[in-house]
Amino acid sequence: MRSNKFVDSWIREMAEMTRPDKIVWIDGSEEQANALRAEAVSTGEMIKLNEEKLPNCYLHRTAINDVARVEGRTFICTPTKEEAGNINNWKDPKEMYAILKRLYTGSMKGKTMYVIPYSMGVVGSEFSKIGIELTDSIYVVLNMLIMTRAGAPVMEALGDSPDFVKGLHAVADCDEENRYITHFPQDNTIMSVNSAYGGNVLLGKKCFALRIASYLGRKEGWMAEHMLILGVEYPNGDVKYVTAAFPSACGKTNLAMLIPPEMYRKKGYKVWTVGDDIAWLRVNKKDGKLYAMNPENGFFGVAPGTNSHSNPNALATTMRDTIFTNVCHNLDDNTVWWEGLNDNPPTNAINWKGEKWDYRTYNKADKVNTSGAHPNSRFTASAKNCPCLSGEFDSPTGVPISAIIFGGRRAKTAPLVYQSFNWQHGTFVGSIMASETTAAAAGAVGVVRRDPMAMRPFVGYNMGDYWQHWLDMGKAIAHAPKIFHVNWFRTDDEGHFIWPGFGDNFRVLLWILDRCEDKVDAVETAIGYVPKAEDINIEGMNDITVDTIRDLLSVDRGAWLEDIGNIEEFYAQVGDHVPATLKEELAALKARLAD
Ligand code: GTP
Ligand code: SPV
Ligand code: MN
Repeated sequence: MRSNKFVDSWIREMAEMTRPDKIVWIDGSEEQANALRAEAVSTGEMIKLNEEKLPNCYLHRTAINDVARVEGRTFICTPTKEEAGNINNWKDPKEMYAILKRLYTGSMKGKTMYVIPYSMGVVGSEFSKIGIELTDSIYVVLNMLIMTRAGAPVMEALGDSPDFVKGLHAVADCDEENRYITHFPQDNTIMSVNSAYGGNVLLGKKCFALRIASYLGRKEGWMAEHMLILGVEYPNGDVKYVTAAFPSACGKTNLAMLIPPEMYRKKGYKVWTVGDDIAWLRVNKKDGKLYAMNPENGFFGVAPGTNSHSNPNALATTMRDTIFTNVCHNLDDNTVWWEGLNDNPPTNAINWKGEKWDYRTYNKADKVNTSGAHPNSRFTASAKNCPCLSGEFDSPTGVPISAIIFGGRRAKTAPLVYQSFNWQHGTFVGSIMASETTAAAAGAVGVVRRDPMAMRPFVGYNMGDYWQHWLDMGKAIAHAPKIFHVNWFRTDDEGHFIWPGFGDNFRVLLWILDRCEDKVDAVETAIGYVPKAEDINIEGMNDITVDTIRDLLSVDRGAWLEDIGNIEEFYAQVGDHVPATLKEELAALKARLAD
């Protein structure tokens, strides 16, 4: 493999500290990946699943205390606290490097250090960025081989350049008290220790492609966002693209792989997946539009709830070459199962904790302890295996975006869909996003919290400056996308979801795209433009009437006014860096609601 003196000297320094027995470069070859899989199976780190039913698929269980991102232990280490802002955890870089040095010292003794050169985005494209992850976990290597473009071609693309993101990961003792997921934006460096789970350790994903990239994006005039990217193909062959930012475990993978309702399929409508989690967005100088590309190469998707009705494309994607993490193991046929896959839980099964599991003990009120699969169990699957993968997936520049959609889990306040008045107001709508917390991060589930642009855990600098960057980007895009907000999760008095969601969300997408082309009217309300109920097509839907839609679209002024207080508190918490224009938008919303 081509060597690079900057990479070499950094590896030397990290190896002197962690002291691995050997260092192995990941070249991206199938032979090497196969050897690593065999090794992981021989040590029990991974379980090889039924080759006939799930070819080249594996099961892995992480430690019971290590099953989700840990926001409380995630740090942005900028020289000043002000740069990181009040929403991020901050520590002085010198202090954090000292803490980490203690934890890393000797942590790889008796182990192998793997060197993974990887590219976020197509290898060699001017919009892609290169990272090197050093890790002592084969599980991480095999995940990175699916999630990124990794191996020797990346070193060729890097050439003699010092421009790469350094990432050091050590499982160490997997001690939660000493778990740190740390970012040093000024040093292009990520250091993660004492975890072996997903977003904490696959450093190309949230750490690089969102936290470090958002910092770089602000400096370089582009955006890194927690967004899916999809294309809607019309019967005439036109394809229109949208991005959508929903918080973790709030429906990005599902929307990105949506299958339109039958009546639309018959007419020739299709949905194509470009990305399901992260979008890098840039202004195209030639046509003045905003383009989005997916820097990842696979899906690290939520398993529970995925089934042949909700998301057949995801299920098909995971039928081969997939790593399942913390799902339930069906011992009868050596396959996997999770809550919501079907109504036939295995009777001879091992749960996500690695214990014998009796499905009859399942108790919805205590999911984590009684379910077969952890609520945040995941599949890691290659994009190439996705039946609805967009032909533009490997496009180095990405696809032109017509609409940006924000959304979250709100039992009441937020209507099914509304449109912002303009980019500035749309930025405001993103800044006041809120959602019920999910199992994707450690901590309480189901608590409403503000999660601006679905980026609360992922902005690598001051949240107020991030909002200002959104406002600045709006001015730089001649033909800016229109900005919308959706909520698939309104509930009735018994707590049931009113809107069926999944494939039927296509009906809302069509209204959004019609709005982008001025093909349909809307009603102006205090919060934005809301559809006329009869403009959401309900043909072919059971149990949904125009009145249901009217109800889903209603704006409860009382509930919104109550929310305003919470937004004001949140803005105060973000502090001095909140742009004045957003404070004006907030005051204007309050006035319109009181009107
Ligand atoms: P991250 O990978 O954590 O960023 O999550 P994500 O936004 O990709 O979430 P995902 O699509 O995996 O959905 C998470 C959960 O929400 C799954 O259990 C889904 O079944 C459920 N879900 C997704 N879309 C809908 C919907 O339209 N309606 C309802 N009721 N549930 C949905
Ligand atoms: C999320 O939590 O938003 C994820 C999963 O997409 S993780 O990679 O663990 O961050
Ligand atoms: Mn995510």
